[in-house]
Amino acid sequence: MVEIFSMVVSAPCRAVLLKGTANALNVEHSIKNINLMKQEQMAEDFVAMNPAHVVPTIKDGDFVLWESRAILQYLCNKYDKENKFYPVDAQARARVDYLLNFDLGTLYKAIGEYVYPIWLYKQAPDAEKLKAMEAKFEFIEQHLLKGAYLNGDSPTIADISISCSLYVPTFVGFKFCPEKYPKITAFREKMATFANNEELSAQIAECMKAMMAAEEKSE
Ligand SMILES: N[C@@H](CCC(=O)N[C@@H](CS)C(=O)NCC(=O)O)C(=O)O
Repeated sequence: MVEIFSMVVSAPCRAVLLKGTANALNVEHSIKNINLMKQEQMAEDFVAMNPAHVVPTIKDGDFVLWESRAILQYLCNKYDKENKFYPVDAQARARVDYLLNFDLGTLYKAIGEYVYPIWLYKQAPDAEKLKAMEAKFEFIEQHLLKGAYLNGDSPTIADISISCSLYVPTFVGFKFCPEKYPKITAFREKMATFANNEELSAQIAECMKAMMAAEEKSE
């Protein structure tokens, strides 16, 4: 039984919930919601398990892991017997790993630097940080999205992780203009309906759709 400690509003948590896993991979699991607003991640038992006190965290037997992308890779390695979301071919897997690293170190970093000061600390938008973030979007548009998904015609954990990152700018009213970002727009729409028939994926897809609807409403 894999325990997933999570808060659904968090982008890396959504990546883990959306699929790297559990229902999609038929992993027996339970979800424990950790309310960051109430500082539940600082509870003694949680910090004892994960001294970095972040979500998502998973516990698989005695094995504890955090960092969403590592969790996605672990769950695929251990439970994705059909290798649906994490290809085994060395070069195909290297490309997924590249995309996960690009997300963590470049894309999500630039998004966080622009969004979090505004969203969490109510600071004024920073034009330079906006420019830096948009440069990453232009890079994805021009160089990464060659097929329907980032790695071709079927989704991988890199699509999951990057699509979750791409929701974050919308928290502060950023809009992906379809004329400027036609491929990203199509990709985001595809990922918003990405779900299998399982309850968890459906819940997350609902959450993502609601976020997109809220985005449209504010236009
Ligand atoms: N790089 C990490 C980020 C994890 C992270 O910073 N999680 C935030 C929520 S989005 C958190 O739990 N913050 C609580 C804290 O730092 O105490 C990942 O992808 O899992």
